[in-house]
Amino acid sequence: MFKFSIHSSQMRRLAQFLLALVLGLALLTWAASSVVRTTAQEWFERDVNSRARLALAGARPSLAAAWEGDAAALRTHIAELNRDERVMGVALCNADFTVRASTPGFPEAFGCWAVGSRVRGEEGWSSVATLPTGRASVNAVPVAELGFAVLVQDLSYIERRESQAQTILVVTFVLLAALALGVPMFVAQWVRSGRRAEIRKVRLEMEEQTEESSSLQWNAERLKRTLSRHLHGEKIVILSNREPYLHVRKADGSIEVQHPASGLVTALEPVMRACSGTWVAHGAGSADRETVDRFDGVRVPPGEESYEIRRVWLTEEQEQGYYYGFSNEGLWPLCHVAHARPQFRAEDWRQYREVNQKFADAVCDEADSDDPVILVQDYHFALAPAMIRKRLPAATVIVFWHIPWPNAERLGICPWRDELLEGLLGSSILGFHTQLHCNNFFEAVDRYLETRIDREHHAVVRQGHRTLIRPYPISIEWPVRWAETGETAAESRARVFADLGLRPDALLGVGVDRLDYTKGIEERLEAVEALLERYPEYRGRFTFVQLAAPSRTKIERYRLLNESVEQLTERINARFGREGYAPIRLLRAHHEPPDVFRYFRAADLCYVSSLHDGMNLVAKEFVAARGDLKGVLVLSEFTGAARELTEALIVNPYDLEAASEAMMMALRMPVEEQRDRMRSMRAVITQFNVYRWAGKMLEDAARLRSQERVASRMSARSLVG
Ligand code: ADQ
Repeated sequence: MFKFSIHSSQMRRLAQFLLALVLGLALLTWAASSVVRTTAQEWFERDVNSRARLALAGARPSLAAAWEGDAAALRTHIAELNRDERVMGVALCNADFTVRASTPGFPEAFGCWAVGSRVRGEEGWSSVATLPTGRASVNAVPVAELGFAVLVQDLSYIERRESQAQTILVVTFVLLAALALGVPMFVAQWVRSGRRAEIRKVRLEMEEQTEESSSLQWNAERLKRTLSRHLHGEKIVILSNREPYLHVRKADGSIEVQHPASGLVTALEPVMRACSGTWVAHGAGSADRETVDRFDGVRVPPGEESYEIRRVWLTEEQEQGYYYGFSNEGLWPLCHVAHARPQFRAEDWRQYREVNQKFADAVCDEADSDDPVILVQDYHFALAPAMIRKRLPAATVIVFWHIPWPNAERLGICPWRDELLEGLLGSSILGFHTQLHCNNFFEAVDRYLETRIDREHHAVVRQGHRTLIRPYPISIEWPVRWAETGETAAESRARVFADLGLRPDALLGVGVDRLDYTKGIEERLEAVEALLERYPEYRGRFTFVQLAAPSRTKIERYRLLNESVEQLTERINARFGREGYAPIRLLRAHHEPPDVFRYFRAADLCYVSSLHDGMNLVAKEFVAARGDLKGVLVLSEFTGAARELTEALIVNPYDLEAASEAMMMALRMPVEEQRDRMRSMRAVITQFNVYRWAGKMLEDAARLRSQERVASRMSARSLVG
C-alpha cells in the first residue's frame, strides 16, 4: 500500500527542521560577527596606540633637543613622524598650550588647548574619537619640561576591514545555509522520485491488467500469458486432498486411470493444464504406488503429460481421522446448513493437524524458490497455510475454500475454531465463492481473534501479516472438452433413450451428484413424486434419471443417505411405475465426464436441488452442454450458482410443491423461451469461466507480490538511509 500522505508529512517535517537549522545558523553568524567585530576593533586600536606611543617615545629626545632651536628643524622631525600613511597629523605644543609646530591638516579637534589639560605625568594621554572622516586615535606625550607632542591616527581603515570581514562571513553563511537546505531536500526529492517511479511501474502493471481484464475473454492461452507476464512463468504448486487422476487396479489385473467426480478437480484440472507445475495430493488409487517414480511423482494427463502429481501417502488411521473424521464429519456439516450434526473428536483433530503438517512439508519440498506461488484447496487444509508460511515466509499462499463459510455463531460450536481461523490467516489471499461467505469469515475473525479488520481493502491483519479476503466465484472451463464430442444433442438423446428404454415421446429430467446429503437428492426425488401427484399427465411419460456417484461411503450419514435414496426410489417407482415405466432411474455409479455430458444433452430439464452449496458446477456444466440452446435448468436458491445463473428457474428445494411446479413449467416451456434463457446463461459462463476464476486470483497474487517487492525495497532503502 502506498501512502502519499505519509511521505508528504515526512517532507513537511524535514522542511521545518531545515528552516530551524537555517535560522539557528543565522543567529550564530550574527553573534559570531559581533564578537569578531568588537574583539578585532580592540586589537587594532591597542596595536595602533602602542605603535603611536613607541613612535612618540622614540622621537622625544630629538624633539627636546630641537625644541628651542630652528623651527625648520622641528618641522623636519614632525614630518618624519607624519610619514606613516595612517597618521593624520602631528602637533608640538608649548607648556602654555600654544602651538610650537604642526603638520598641515592637523585636525582642529585635537588642538593644543583641547588636549593640553589632559596630558599628565610621563604616560601622557590617549583616546579615540569620531571625526567627520571616521574614527581616529589621539596620543599625547610630554617632551621634557618644554611642552607635549600630539599624534592623531586614522582608524577608519579598521571599520573598512571589519565590513569586509562581515561580508565574507555573510557570504559563507549563505553558502552554508544553501548547502544545509539543498542537500537534504535533494536527497529527499531523489528518494521520492525513486518511489514515484516504483509506484508508477506498479500502477502501469495494474492498468495493463485492468485493460486486459476488461477487453478480453479468459481462456487457457490468456491464463498462460497472465502467468508468464505477471508471475514470470513461475511454477505453481497446488495442494488438494483429491488428486485429478487416480490409478486403479481392475478385477482383470489391468490398471485404469480414473478422473474423480469432484467439483474441485473439475475446476482446477484445466488450470493446471494451462499452467503446468506440481499438484500435491493424497495418493488414494489402489495402483497409485505402482505408477509413481522414486520421488512419488507421476506426469499427467495420460498422453499429454503437461504437469506432475506428487502423491502423499496416508496411513489408515490418518485417513480416518483427517479425511473421514474431522474434514467430513466435522467441517463439512459445520459449513453446510443441511441438518447433519457435526462430530468433533479430539483424535480426529490430532490427525487433521498431523496430516496438514505432512502436506505442508510436501508442498514446501516441491517449491523451487523461497517465494513460490502455492494454491491451497479446500477445507481439508485449514491449518496448512500457516504451516507453509512458517517454513516459507515469503511465499504467496492462495487458499480457496470450495464450500460455504458458516456464520460466526455456527462456527463457534467447533472446539478448534480459533486454530482454524489462525491457520487460514497464514494465507496471502483467502477466496470464497460469494461475498456472503467472505462477510461470515470477517464476522468470525472479529468475534474470536485479536486482529485488525481492514474493511476498506477487504483484509485481515494479524501479527503484522495481511490476508486479503475476496470472493472468486468458481466456474468450469469454456469451451468444455466434454461438450465437444462431435455427437449432436439429438444423437445423445437417442442414445440415452435407447439405454434407458424410453419411448420416443418421453420427457427426461436429469440430476448429477455425488451421493451427498447437502445435494438435496431426497428432496429432489420427493419433488418428482409431487409433480406426478399434482400433474397426472406426466405419469408414464416423465422419467427422472439420477446419476449418483457413491461418496464417503465409510461415513454412517452417507450410508444412511444411500439407503434412504434407494428406498425413496423404490417407493416412488412402486407408486407411479408400471410395466415398462419407472419414473425414477437411479444410476448409482461414477460416470466418466463424456457420459455425464451425454445425459445433460439428452434431458429436457436438469434439477439441481442442493440444500446448501458453495457454487455447484453441475448447474454450469448442464448449461455448457446445451449448445443446442434447449433444456431448462431448475436451480436451488441455496447454491452459489443461483447468483450468476439468474435465468434458471430458481426454487427453494424444501418447498416440494414449488419445486414440482417449476419442473412442470420447465417441461411446458416454449422452445423460444428455453433458447433465450439458455443463451443468456451461456453468455455468463463464457465470460465467467474457470480461467477467469484462476486468472483473477493469480492477478491479485501478482499485484500483491509486486506491492510487497516495492515495500521491501523501500524499507531496505530507508534502513540504509
Ligand atoms: P462438489 O460438492 O463436488 O464440489 P459440484 O460443484 O457440483 O460439487 O461438482 C461435482 C462435480 O462432480 C461435477 O463436475 C460433476 O460433473 C461431477 N459429478 C457429479 N456426480 C458425478 C457422477 N455420478 N459421476 C461422475 N461425475 C460426477 C465442491 C463444492 C461445490 C463447488 C465445487 C467447486 O461442494 O459447491 O462448486 O467444490 O468449488
